[in-house]
Amino acid sequence: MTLTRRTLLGAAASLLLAAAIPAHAQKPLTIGFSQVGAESEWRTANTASIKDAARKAGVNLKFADAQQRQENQVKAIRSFIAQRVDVIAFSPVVESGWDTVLREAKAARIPVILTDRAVKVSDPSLYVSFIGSDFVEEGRRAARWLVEHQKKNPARSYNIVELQGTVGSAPALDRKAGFAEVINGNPKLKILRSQTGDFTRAKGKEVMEAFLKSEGKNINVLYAHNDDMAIGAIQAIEEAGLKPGKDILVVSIDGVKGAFEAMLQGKLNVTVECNPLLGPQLIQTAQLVKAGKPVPKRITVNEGVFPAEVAAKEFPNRQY
Ligand code: GYE
Repeated sequence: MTLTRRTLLGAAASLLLAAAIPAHAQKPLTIGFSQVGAESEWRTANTASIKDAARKAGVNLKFADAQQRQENQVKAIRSFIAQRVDVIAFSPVVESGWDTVLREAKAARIPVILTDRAVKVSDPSLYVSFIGSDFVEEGRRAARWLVEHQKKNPARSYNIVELQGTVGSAPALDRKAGFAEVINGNPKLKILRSQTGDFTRAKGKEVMEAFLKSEGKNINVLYAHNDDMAIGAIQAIEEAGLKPGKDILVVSIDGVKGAFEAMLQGKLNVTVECNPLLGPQLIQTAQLVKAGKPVPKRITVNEGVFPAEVAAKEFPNRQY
């Protein structure tokens, strides 16, 4: 047997062997995942979904919680590079400032997948795929509900206060822009005040208290970039002796169980869905990337809008 033939046969045999090795005996895929934090009900559901999908797929998940700080995410990504994980995934707390660390990942030939939030980078090849919602559209949907509500009460004008998400984050920037796009030029809808509540209940409550102090009964609508801030603000409205959902309409985004409970109590008027259950798609995309298969650059999520009238019917179907 010539050397070449033997080598070829050897190669064929090892290929056959590899094919015969059951999936669970092959080296498991290792994913380093840097999560934003634990700021909201949405985030808790998102983390659970990712951990659960990884466990079910036999993926070795290295999970790091950044406590809402970009510097912690940069550190986590650098440590994933040092550990030579197969794929890095992260949900970027803010949009900007990622070029350097993502170039380091690219130089180390470790593919990066973004989940949930987008980044602004000079070179789009710094990540392979972005899986997440269309936040601008969510903002538009929230505003469209309000436009429709106003049309049913044509004699009325509405003064709005806005609770923004984390400063510089994709969902805060986009939900603000989408909402503004729809109400701009509408003489019946006016934003009185707009400030960040950092996507948390505590901050939502605190900032709503300040809004109520300065604007008092001028406020007709609260638009919150997430349900948690809305729920915090609902408390502030009640403590000020007003009725949330009636004296002040409450419009928010996410569609978590807490929002459905508030709708059932008549305290929240509408929530625009933002699906946090991204785990299965993330793991599947990472597996494809690792196998050298092409993946879409942008993967979006299908979502609905839930006004209070449908809350009772929908509540039993909610998974988060
Ligand atoms: O809406 C909010 C969370 O990035 C879509 O982050 C996510 C947002 C979500 O804290 O509740």
